[in-house]
Amino acid sequence: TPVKDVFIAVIGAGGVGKAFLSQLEGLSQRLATQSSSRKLSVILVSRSTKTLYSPQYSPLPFDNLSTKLADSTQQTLSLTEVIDFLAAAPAKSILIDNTSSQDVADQYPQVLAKGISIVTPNKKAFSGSFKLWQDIFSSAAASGAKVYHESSVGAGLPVISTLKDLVETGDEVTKIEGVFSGTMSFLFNSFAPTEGSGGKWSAEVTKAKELGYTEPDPRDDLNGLDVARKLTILARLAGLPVESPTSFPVQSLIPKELESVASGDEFLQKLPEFDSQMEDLKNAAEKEGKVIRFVGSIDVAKKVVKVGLEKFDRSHPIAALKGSDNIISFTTKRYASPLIIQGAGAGGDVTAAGVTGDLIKVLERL
Ligand code: NHO
Repeated sequence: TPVKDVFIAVIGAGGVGKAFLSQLEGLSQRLATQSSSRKLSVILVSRSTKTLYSPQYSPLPFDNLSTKLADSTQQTLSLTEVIDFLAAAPAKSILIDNTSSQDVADQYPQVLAKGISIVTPNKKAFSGSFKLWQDIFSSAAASGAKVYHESSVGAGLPVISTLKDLVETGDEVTKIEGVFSGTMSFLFNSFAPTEGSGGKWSAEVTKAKELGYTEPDPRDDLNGLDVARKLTILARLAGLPVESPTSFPVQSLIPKELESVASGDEFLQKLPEFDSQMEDLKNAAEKEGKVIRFVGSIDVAKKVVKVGLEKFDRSHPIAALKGSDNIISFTTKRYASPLIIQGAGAGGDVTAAGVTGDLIKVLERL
């Protein structure tokens, strides 16, 4: 069989993007040694202020792409120019979006309409307005382009593919619940461990930040929005037309008084004044022999989505998580005893592995 060339452009070269670029080198070698009917050609790599590309569509060598990008002196292309460049490629093409940009996400319907497939860990497109969600999938259906976003929930864990398979094989998903944030998982596993007493809340938040587990401003993790975005995506896949990640109750762990302080550092500095709030919640749970965890849940039949603190028995799988692991449980007609997925839910390598896995699926299906 003749070998089909597939062109790819990779935008975003941060923690996930760099890990992806190094996985890509291995993938291209495996495709070559397995005499695959697909040949991958990278024709563009970019980050906010840099572009490295091949104007004549001759493939860029796979090695050291992120270093070569950093050293590139080529003129930076705008997003529109990148899309036009891919659309004019002499074979099928895939856009890998490793940014967290809303501007890029907003362009997905146009990208797909041009027959360009999309693979991404970026949550913004799938957790924005319901209209954007509908436009993305109707655009893809019309052009035949593919769109895969496994790493938008639970990093590389097979959460989205599992949910899609449940729905498409005719199972009825009744409930989805779990811990969807690596940061929140780490914080509560250390603040309210199942054994021992744990540290002060503010001290644990500071430690998580120092270890690089939080966003630069920890309030971006503590406001619950990241978890709400992931729940929005899963609820929509389960068939609920959720309007946006702010259209259901989301508990923020930011004390009211600290919502408007200017910087993340000032927030951390003042957080100890509010430690008693979290301590009271922890103690109340302890009196019942339980621990508190920050969870999300979707009751599909009742159409109820919510994000916030809940109490769990110490022996519950959600209470017993370790490190920054995620856990996602699906209760369905077939799985009355839930199907559970658990493991590392954050980090460059695992998130990139979800992206690489999706790329392999798209290559097989193009
Ligand atoms: P970075 O390190 O900020 O990198 C972003 C890159 O995009 C930079 O190179 C920047 O220059 C580039 N960029 C931005 N706008 C651009 C534009 N318009 N054109 C070209 N380039 C542009 O971000 P990450 O960490 O590498 O993340 C990349 C994507 O993966 C984001 O959408 C992020 O949400 C997603 N993602 C990351 C993780 C993770 O662990 N790092 C996870 C999932 C998805 O499961 C993980 C997770 O949710 C972690 C979460 N904090 C948790 O659970 O606690």
